[in-house]
Amino acid sequence: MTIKIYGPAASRAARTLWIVHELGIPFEHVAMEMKDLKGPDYLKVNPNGKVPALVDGDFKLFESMAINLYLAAKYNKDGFFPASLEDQALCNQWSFWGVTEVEKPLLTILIDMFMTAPDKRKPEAVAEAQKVLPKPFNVLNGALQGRDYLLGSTFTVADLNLASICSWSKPIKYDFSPFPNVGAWLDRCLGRAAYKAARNTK
Ligand SMILES: N[C@@H](CCC(=O)N[C@@H](CS)C(=O)NCC(=O)O)C(=O)O
Repeated sequence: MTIKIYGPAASRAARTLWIVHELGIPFEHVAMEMKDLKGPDYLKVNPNGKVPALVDGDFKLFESMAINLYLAAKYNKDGFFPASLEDQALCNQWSFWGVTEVEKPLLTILIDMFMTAPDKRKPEAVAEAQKVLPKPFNVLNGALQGRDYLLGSTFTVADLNLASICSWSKPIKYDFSPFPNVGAWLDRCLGRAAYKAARNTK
C-alpha cells in the first residue's frame, strides 16, 4: 500500500518529502492547506493539527523526525539507516539535537525575516537567537572534522534530518565562515538530487 505524506512542501513536510525521494519510496502527497489543519478530517490523521503526518496502511505517525527515522528503518538502502544499534542511536542523537538545539533559533530568525510585518518584528528575539546558534554550530563543526558526514563517509538519516533543519540557515544567509565544516557538510547534503526533487514537489 502506498504511504501518504500530509503537508505542503514549504513546511516541515519538506523533510519527509526529501526522504521518500532519497530512498525511492512510492508515496502519495496530500499537500493540505494550512487553514485545513484544524479541521475534523485532518485531526483524525494528526490530533495536533500540524504537519507533517504519515499514514502507512493502518499506521499513523506524527513528528517529522520520528516519521523520517521510521521510513529510514523500514525502507533502508545502502546503509542510509545504519546497521549497528550504536550508529542508530547516533541517528537519534543528531535528530533530537537538531530539534532541541538548532531548530528554534533558526526558525525565530526565519519567521522574523520573512513572515513578520516590519512593524511587528522583534530585533531582540533575533539577536538572542543569533547569540545562541554559534554554540551548537561549534559542536557540529567539531563532529564533522575529518569526515564528510555525521557517521563517517556514508550519508545517513542523521545527515538528512539535521540538514533539513539547518537548511533554514540558507534563506537567512547564516554566515558559516566560523564553522567551515558545517557550511561544507550542509552544501554537500543540500546538493543531493533528492533534496532538489523534494523542493520541486507541488
Ligand atoms: N515538532 C513538529 C512540528 C510540526 C509543526 O509545527 N508544523 C508546522 C508547519 S512547519 C505546522 O503544522 N503548523 C501549523 C500550526 O501550528 O497550526 C514536527 O517536527 O513535526
